[in-house]
Amino acid sequence: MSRAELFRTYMEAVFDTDKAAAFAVVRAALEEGMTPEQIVFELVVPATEDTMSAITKDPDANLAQHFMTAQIASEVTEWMLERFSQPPEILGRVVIGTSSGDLHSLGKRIVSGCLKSLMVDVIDLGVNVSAEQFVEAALKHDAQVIAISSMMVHTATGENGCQKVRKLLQSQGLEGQFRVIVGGAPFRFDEELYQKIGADAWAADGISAGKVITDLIRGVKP
Ligand code: B12
Repeated sequence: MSRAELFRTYMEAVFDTDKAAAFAVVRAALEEGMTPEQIVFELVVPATEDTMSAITKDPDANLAQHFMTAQIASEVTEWMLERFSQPPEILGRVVIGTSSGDLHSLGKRIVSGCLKSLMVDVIDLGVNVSAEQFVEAALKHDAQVIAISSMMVHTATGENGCQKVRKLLQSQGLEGQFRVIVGGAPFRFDEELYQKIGADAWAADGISAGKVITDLIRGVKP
């Protein structure tokens, strides 16, 4: 199979949420002589971006397609990482979780999958994460970015979410050390909301989250 065919077949498999078929394309790519590095950076990452953008434009697309696109990218990346000729340089580290009182986890998992394929180390704190847990974990894991997912208006704007994370960072003199990014449906309806609750940035989806978060990491890392 040519590179163009591998790319197209991988995209089709992901679009159909067919994980086995996507893995078969990766095996074929290895047999064709593509290196694990090329598979991640020349196949998986660009094909994930193209598929996400195609899904977003397709009125008949569904949640499973979004979810599986990121999930497959994340799993293939983990599989290929073991085979990299040199250990990959990890760009930075993010602690991610859903805000206090919020149990919605799908958006966060998609963002995590996209970040992993961009060589960002992700510590997933789960759902219903308190502001104290976010800050403690960021310190413990030496992260650069705290990423907070909120799917409901009251968990996005409430006192126990991002606002409290900002207060804790301020009171502990940690503002220079960490950047805070938020995401989830409420931020898409009000694109200035992130500023009102004390975040440094927001992103609308997994692919743009990857771009914004890698920029934030570069801004903090010495
Ligand atoms: C699935 C779902 C559930 C599932 C969650 C399952 C799970 N494991 O996640 C269940 C059934 C458990 C659930 C429960 C509830 N839900 Co609900 N749920 C939804 C639903 C249908 C989809 C949410 C979702 O997963 N979207 C798909 C993901 C992929 O999209 P996304 O989350 O937006 O994520 C993308 C971006 O936002 C961004 N992103 C997400 N997080 C982050 C984080 C960062 C840092 C960044 C940069 C980007 C980013 O990238 C993601 C990938 O592209 C929405 C309605 C809707 N259509 O949105 C309601 C919805 C969010 N739920 C709602 C409500 C009210 C509830 C309940 C209170 C219902 C009840 N009465 O019990 C409970 C609350 C439980 C709790 N305490 O959290 C309301 C919230 C209303 C509001 N305005 O506040 C909604 C909007 C439904 C509605 N129209 O009323 N829910």
